[in-house]
Parts: sequence; structure tokens; C-alpha cells
Amino acid sequence: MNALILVDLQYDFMPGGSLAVPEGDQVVPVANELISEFDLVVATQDWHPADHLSFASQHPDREIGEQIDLAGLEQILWPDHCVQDTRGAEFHADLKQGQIDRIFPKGTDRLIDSYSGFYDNGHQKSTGLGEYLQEQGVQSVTVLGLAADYCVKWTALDAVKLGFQTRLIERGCRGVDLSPGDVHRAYQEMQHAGVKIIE
Ligand code: VGL
Ligand code: ZN
Repeated sequence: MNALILVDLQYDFMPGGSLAVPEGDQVVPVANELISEFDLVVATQDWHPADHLSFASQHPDREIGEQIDLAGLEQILWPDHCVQDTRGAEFHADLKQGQIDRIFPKGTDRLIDSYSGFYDNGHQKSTGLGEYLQEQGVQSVTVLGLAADYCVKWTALDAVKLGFQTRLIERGCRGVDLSPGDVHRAYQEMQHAGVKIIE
């Protein structure tokens, strides 16, 4: 079984969104093109409460982009984004959502962020994605989406750790590149970990 994992194809990560990824909308047609080629399609959805502690707005003395210690973990402070039940948290309307077998929300716990679609950043709680893929008999996964240097990267790294043969579609990803070169380094890191990067 081959599964396609669509990472965070939500309005807040698209141009015009609150945490816009440059050219983020360009990956939606790539996702649609691939969706029909897979036995199983899953999507992750960044799904934060309005007072999530990854939001700079929750730390009055801090700014967006700053790094803080959050319960012992390094945390970058983001603009408010993907707040539950807001338009910014919705999937792009062009995405063929009818062909998504299951959606995995993440980042729902106020106290901890979750870049990976499999676990929170402290690796304490599973989203259920890994168990679901195993139950479905999935052996290999293909990952694409947003953002290449955060949620895509951590999702792909966890997929490898869980024993899935893992591929990443480069043209189906775009990154934040907070520090220029982050996206490039993310691809290198994934490749070194065993992710097969497909151009
Ligand atoms: C993401 C930053 C914060 C992502 C989510 O989807 O890559 N990045 N929340
Ligand atoms: Zn988030």
C-alpha cells in the first residue's frame, strides 16, 4: 500500500494568509494531480486553539520570529494562524478533498506545537496517523505540502523513523525560509535521514 500525505494545504499558508508561504498555492495542483494515483490519501491540518502558545500574540513581550523556551522545548513564535474553525484553517478550495480518506488535526494542545503530522514536538502524543497507516497496511508514503522547512520536514523525518519508505515530491512543496537556506538545509536533512527526494 502506498499512501499520499498532504501536509497543511490551508489558507493561512497560502499567499494572503497570516503565515503565508511564498508560492504556497502552487502546490495545490500538484496535490490534485497525484491524489488519484494513490491507494490511500491522508491530510494533516494545523488546528490551533486561538490562545495557542506558539502564537507571538500570547507573549506580549515577544515578537514574531523570536525563539523562546516553551516547557523545555525551543519554540519559534508565529503569527496567529490556523485557528480552529476559521477560514485560515480551511483547506484550499481547489484541493480535491473528496478523495482524502482521513484528516489528522495537529497542534490542538495549547501548550505544545506540532510540526510533524505524526507527533507533537515533544514526541509525547501521537495524532493517530502512524497507527492508521499501519492498520491500513501502508509500507510507503509520499509527502508533499507546506511548509517544506517545518511541517513537511518533521512529518517526513517521523515517517522514516516509523519505518515507512518515504518519498518527498519537491515540486509539491514550498518553504518559509525564515533564514535563507532553511529550505535547502531541510531537503539535505531529510535526504540524509533516508527520505527519497523526487524532483
Ligand atoms: C507550520 C509553522 C507553524 C507548517 C505550522 O505547517 O509548516 N509552520 N505551524
Ligand atoms: Zn501551526
